[in-house]
Amino acid sequence: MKRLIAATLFAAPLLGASLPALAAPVNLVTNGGFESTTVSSGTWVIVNSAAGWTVGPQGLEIRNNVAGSALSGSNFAELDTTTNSWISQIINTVLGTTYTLTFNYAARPDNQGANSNGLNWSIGNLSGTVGQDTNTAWQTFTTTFIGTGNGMTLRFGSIGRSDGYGTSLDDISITAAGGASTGAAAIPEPESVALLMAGLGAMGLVLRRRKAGQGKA
Ligand SMILES: [Ca+2]
Ligand SMILES: [Ca+2]
Repeated sequence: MKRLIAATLFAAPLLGASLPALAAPVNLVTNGGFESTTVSSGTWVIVNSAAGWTVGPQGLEIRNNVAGSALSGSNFAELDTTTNSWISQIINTVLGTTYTLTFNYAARPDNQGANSNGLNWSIGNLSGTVGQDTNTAWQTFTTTFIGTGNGMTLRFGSIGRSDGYGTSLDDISITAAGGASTGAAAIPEPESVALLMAGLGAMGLVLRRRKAGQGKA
């Protein structure tokens, strides 16, 4: 019985942790809204690190209600800090699963023209450019890609003239496609599945042993 309790305790947190994924699609991008950095309203900072992101040597500019305003939350980002820069992070994917990448971009109100603006984006081998215009309204870009089963690099870089005035970026997300409309589970991390299966297997093993023990008694 002690072993059964131990096995249950082992499995329960894993079951609990996986259940919320059934209700809503999980954003696999960490800090996709740039809210993890504290920035006073009306000010901006250039940082060399930010939660979830690898930051290029030219830094990451995070603004709070200056030269535009966030699409959501308080903060948004710009990658032409003092010169063109980039950010990236590794997204763990499941082989064959379709994912949706979404992000939002806008020219700053005091932009220096279309030739100064723009972002390139990439996820794995898929890439493109946006924002080589002077549209100061937030625009949403969405695409889908197929998971390779490995970590895939999500990257954004500033393009256009390198002059300290670049395209704003906010609300970056990657979700397993279909998760929102069908209520199907977002795909758990492979490690979580393995642990969960190990936990359930341990429970089953204990139960079988108990049943076998009862038969002998
Ligand atoms: Ca934000
Ligand atoms: Ca620029």
